[in-house]
Amino acid sequence: MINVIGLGYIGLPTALMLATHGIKVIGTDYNNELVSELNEGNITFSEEGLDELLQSALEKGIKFTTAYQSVDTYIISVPTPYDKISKKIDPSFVIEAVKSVLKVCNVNATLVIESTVSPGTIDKYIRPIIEKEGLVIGEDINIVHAPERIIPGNMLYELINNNRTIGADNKMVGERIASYYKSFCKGKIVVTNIRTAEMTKVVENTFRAVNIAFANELLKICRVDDLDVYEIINICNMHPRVNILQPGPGVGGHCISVDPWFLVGDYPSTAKLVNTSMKINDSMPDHVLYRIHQIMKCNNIDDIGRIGLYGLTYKEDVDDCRESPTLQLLESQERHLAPGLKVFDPYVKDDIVKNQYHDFKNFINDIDMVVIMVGHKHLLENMEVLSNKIVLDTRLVCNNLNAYHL
Ligand code: SAJ
Repeated sequence: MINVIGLGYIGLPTALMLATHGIKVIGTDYNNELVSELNEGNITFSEEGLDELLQSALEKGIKFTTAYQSVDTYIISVPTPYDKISKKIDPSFVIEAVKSVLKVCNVNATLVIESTVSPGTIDKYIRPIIEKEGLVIGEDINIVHAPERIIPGNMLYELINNNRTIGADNKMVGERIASYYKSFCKGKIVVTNIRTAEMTKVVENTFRAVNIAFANELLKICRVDDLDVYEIINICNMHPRVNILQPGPGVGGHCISVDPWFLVGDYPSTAKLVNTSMKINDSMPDHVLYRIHQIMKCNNIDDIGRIGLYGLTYKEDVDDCRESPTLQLLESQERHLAPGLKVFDPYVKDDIVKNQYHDFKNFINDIDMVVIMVGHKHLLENMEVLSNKIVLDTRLVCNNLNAYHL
């Protein structure tokens, strides 16, 4: 029996996948409402195939609760935010989860930490908590780090097909945990030590952040001389050893825009490229504002209230708004331009910002210029409504030949 702690974007799909592959699973989360929804068969965020997977897992007997269980194996998948000033990890959720597990776990239990943590977190914060309880790691209890690698928008496919890394003090314990993941994972599972596993996860996301920053910087360079950055990237990418990512309105989500800061926070005098890259990505929402301002001037628009931002989520076809470029832009807009931009996102049902619309037609009717912040499928299917609008396309998804770009 496995007790999965934290039923968010990673814990829930992992729990469901294990439960549908012959493993007894109980999911625990401190959010009572979320637990009831799941027990009633309602998914708590949108992801292709998740609904069907929840129904099959319920049929196989998965249960959700707010209580920690007395079992031999725990998978801890709780958030790991970072402190915006020191850039260091805030490990409080993982620490709380471990403390709660220690109160109930069986002797010789294994704690698998799936949450992304900054390199060294387990040595610095988790081992001391366990040792303080008088437990000997490796004898009374085992620790494993099994960072997840799945991408929102294609989570279930990637859960099954991605390779994985498992870090453990003891190879046999690592292999035992690998066998649970092998119940559904067709990818290769490498077993290494905990420090290495921690580092690989953060490095993977940093690699992507730095590459996106390069594309974003290129975009700004090309803007100076009015060159088409997208054509330039396409041609460069025809070279067999060049693969530049897509520039855009900024980098959001809880991973690429967060994890690289751990390296900056812990290695401030060495992680210089990472630091600069993160700053470039963070500057992109302001670059969008600068372009909005330029395009307003060219088209004699003086009312910011006639401009609409399409998309509030951090990327296409997900409902996750954490650290999204649109939210960053709106925050910045409050400081620079008069507030009043209108906003619409088909995936965001709650009111989370000012001037937010829930009806697409009303949104389109009330604006003269649309800024495409996210290329949701919904927009691609409704492109014709943009034909008589001024368009700033930050994602290169619009077929309107007169669209402006970043
Ligand atoms: N973005 C760009 N240009 C690109 C690609 C992405 O501007 O060429 C932007 C997106 O629009 C978004 C942000 O970057 O705002 C991040 O999106 P993403 O699709 O690159 O990544 P995430 O954050 O959804 O998921 C990442 C993945 N990591 C890598 O690809 C190395 C995923 O595999 C990880 O499991 C996940 O982080 C995580 O949980 O750590």
